[in-house]
Amino acid sequence: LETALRDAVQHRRSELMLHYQPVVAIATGRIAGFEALARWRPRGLDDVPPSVFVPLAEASGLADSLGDWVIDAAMTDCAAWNASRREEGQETQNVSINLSATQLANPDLAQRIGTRLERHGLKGQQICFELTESAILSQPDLAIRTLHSLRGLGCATAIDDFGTGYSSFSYLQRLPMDVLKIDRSFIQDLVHNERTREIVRVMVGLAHGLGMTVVGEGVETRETLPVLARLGCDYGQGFLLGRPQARATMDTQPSQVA
Ligand code: G
Ligand code: G
Ligand code: NA
Ligand code: MN
Repeated sequence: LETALRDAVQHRRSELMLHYQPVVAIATGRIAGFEALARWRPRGLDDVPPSVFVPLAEASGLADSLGDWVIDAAMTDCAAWNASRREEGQETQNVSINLSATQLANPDLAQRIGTRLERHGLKGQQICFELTESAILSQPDLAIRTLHSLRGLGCATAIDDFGTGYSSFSYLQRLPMDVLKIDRSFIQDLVHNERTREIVRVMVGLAHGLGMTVVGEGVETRETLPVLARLGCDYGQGFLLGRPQARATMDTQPSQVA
């Protein structure tokens, strides 16, 4: 599998692709942007999920090349669809890109991203970078420096899967982050569990107090939406609002949103 991944990454084979999942404003139902999610289907085999091939890339020295491919492909798509949206007089939508611990540990990351933004004619504001708590904590000082540089380019930064890692207040104090994404394990319990609602209420208050916006991940049922709205959550993401889809169908509006 490692040989196949190396081949796919180095030759930028079409067996690697990006899917996009919408991030939807809870209050209006509008799509604010999309998260790019890497997909890999080696020739003749079933899809290998990113939970397998991302760690495999990390373990085999391919994390930076895979990550560079993802960044490049997501920026290409972002530039193309926003160009057509502008022609039609629509507001632009941003794209979120996941970064791994290895990518974040590369001191050149922000500079390389800056070069790529220019090459694609994009403003930093159109791109958000998502990081998990564990990716940040593997080298916090370097991570914090890189996050500052990314913000210096105008990009937004997001903490992914919040609540499942260490969620320490001491690093929240220091992290230059714009978006807090609450892990789907909390969102899926919201409707039926009062304690979970209380935890999410506090997470939203904490994020807003720190000047961050909040995304609830894993929204799967209609009943979740009014609860999220009541708790003050800004955005939602999940199968109810839109499944990850290939580029061609990416800008269709979800029909289920209130
Ligand atoms: O898309 P799916 O639910 O299978 O994703 C599983 C995990 O893989 C998620 O944690 C997601 O953030 C991660 N992932 C998806 N695409 C990328 C990517 O391009 N880079 C990194 N580092 N992680 C990704
Ligand atoms: O770790 P991260 O949040 O980046 O993971 C994103 C992954 O979560 C994507 O691979 C996507 O397929 C998956 N996902 C997105 N929405 C939902 C949802 O509503 N329910 C579940 N179970 N998974 C989801
Ligand atoms: Na993510
Ligand atoms: Mn997430």
